[in-house]
Amino acid sequence: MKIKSIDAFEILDSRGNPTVKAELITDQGIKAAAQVPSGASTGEHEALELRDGDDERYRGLGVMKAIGNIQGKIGPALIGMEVTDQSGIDKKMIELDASPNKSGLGANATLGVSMAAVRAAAETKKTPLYRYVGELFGRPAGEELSMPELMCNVINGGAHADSGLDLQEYMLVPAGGRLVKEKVRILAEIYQALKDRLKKDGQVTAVGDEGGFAPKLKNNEEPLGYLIQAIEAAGYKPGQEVGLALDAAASEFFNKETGKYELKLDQRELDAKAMTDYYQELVSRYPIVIIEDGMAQDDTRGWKLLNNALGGDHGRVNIMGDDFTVTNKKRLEQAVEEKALNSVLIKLNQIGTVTETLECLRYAKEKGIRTAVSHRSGETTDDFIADFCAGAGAQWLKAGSVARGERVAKYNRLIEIERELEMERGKA
Ligand code: 2PG
Ligand code: MG
Repeated sequence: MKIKSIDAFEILDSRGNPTVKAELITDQGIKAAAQVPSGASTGEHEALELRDGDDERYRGLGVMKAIGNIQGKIGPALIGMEVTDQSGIDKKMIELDASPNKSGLGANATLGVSMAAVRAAAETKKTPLYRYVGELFGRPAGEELSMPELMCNVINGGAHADSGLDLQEYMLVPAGGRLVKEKVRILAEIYQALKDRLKKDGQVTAVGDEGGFAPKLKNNEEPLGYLIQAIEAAGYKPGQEVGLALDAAASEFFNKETGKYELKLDQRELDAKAMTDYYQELVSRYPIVIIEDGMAQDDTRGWKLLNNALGGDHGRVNIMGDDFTVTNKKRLEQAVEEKALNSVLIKLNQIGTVTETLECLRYAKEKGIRTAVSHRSGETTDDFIADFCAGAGAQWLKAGSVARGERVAKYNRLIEIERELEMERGKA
């Protein structure tokens, strides 16, 4: 069960930009592939996504250098290794890269190979991908898998749409206690109700990068009112049955020079304290359960203020790091020590290997920090994160809207996993 060959080629992502597809074949002829996603509002401390910078191709966004690194460097180093030795495979790539941020090989090169290896190993062991991920995570054998909750982005702003909204994502979070397939149905019903409502108000209902609507509204609070209306119009109770979540992606509107958060649509410039008050006010009026990247990536003081006001151990709101923590265990450790958050978003391509991502998840679990496994705004139809999320037992899957193929691929796979588990239970 050794790695026989590794290859890669350029494909397109959901924004029409090139990305890496990696392919791995074992000596028993098992072939597995993985496609790499790409962010738009990327954190400054993320692992490096290697782009060619050759203006003659794809406006400089080609990924032939990353592919060259897979073919010329990673492949030769990994061929002959046991495909089930995931930590060994990832360690080899980290050594070969020899940089603190994957700038040697490109995180898009290492991640493609890392995920393809996981898939090939699961197939070799004839075990579902989510089970194998659970094994890699260190779940006790036979432990029951529980399905994650869902974070579904239905109104897009920030770097993901030209709606003019400063806050990047307005999400629906169905309450626990229902099957994933029921939650997906509820989300789809609310999504359609939201569309009706926006149309009625003369808004365009074209969608942004993550499949959410991108209406031109008066201020950053208005979308929340629309979500409440849509939840009710679909026949559900806001708060009790469906909560709300925000991804402010605040680094995108933070002015480093002035130290102020610039909410252009509201014509307001707020320091961290005033920004905290702003969130506090929103939380008092709407059933918000998660605020992701409420503060900028290096504004630790702001994060502490916010976590202290709304999060902490007992707070109602999950104060969730994304650009702040970038799936980097060291950055998460610092944030936890500083009591700057109580939950964390996990994205494989922020760090560049499956093993390091699992380390970060394990650390979070140890410390009682809740976790969400997330897609990127530039996605492919690869549904790896659904298995990854269920296997590692994260609390939420964040996968964008319930429309567009690259988004629904993840929800549909989760429904499939749930069904498989239900059938297993039925058999037992
Ligand atoms: C985020 C992500 C996904 P991007 O900020 O959480 O929604 O966006 O991939 O553009 O960083
Ligand atoms: Mg985010």
